[in-house]
Amino acid sequence: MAEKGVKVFGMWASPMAVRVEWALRLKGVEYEYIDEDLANKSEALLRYNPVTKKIPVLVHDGKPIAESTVIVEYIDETWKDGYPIMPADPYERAQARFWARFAEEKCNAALYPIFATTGEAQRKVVQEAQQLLKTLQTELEGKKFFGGDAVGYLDIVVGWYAHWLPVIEEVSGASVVTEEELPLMKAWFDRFLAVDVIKATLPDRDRMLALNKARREQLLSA
Ligand SMILES: N[C@@H](CCC(=O)N[C@@H](CS)C(=O)NCC(=O)O)C(=O)O
Repeated sequence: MAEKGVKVFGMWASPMAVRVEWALRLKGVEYEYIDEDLANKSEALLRYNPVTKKIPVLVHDGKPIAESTVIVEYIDETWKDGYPIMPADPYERAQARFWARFAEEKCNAALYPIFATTGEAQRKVVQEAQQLLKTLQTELEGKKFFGGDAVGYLDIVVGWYAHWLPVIEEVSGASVVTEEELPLMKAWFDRFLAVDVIKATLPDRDRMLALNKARREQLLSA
């Protein structure tokens, strides 16, 4: 008999895997969570995602799907009568996908180097990241969430900023999302993290601090 149910292969500190858990929880879908050791990936993960070998992977009734944003869209389409993640209007849906890609390709790429730099080099990358986040922030004008009155697709895609960025800031000594530079984004951090489903699925901050301190030391000494 074919395997039934929903499984998520993730890693506790992964900002990409948490998107999948948020989407499933918003829909009220029960799932089994499997925490991977990324330095020693399980045979099951390699079998389900032989192409990129990355987490997250969603396995639904035995069928695997990789890539977090693809998975979130799959969840929305599969449990379509539940909580709406994508906007109902095709134009709004296209906009949400556009901004999600902007965040993935531009903002994330600008944020990662902050972690691996110091001094003047870091100040420069922080400024570049802030410019991109200011552009993204325009999508919050006049709204509570990127999705409007409630958490939607873009909130799920960029939601990791709210919990992960303050940890990166603390570890690297940089200030990125400040009241002065990015007031709408900062207020959205607080609103997003106050949503029950979101706050119920966040990695422990102290554990993240320890992991990221070790990673930064490794990067700076390389
Ligand atoms: N674009 C992918 C990125 C996934 C990704 O980078 N996953 C990382 C953890 S956050 C991973 O599996 N790293 C292990 C590896 O690259 O071998 C997605 O959104 O799902």
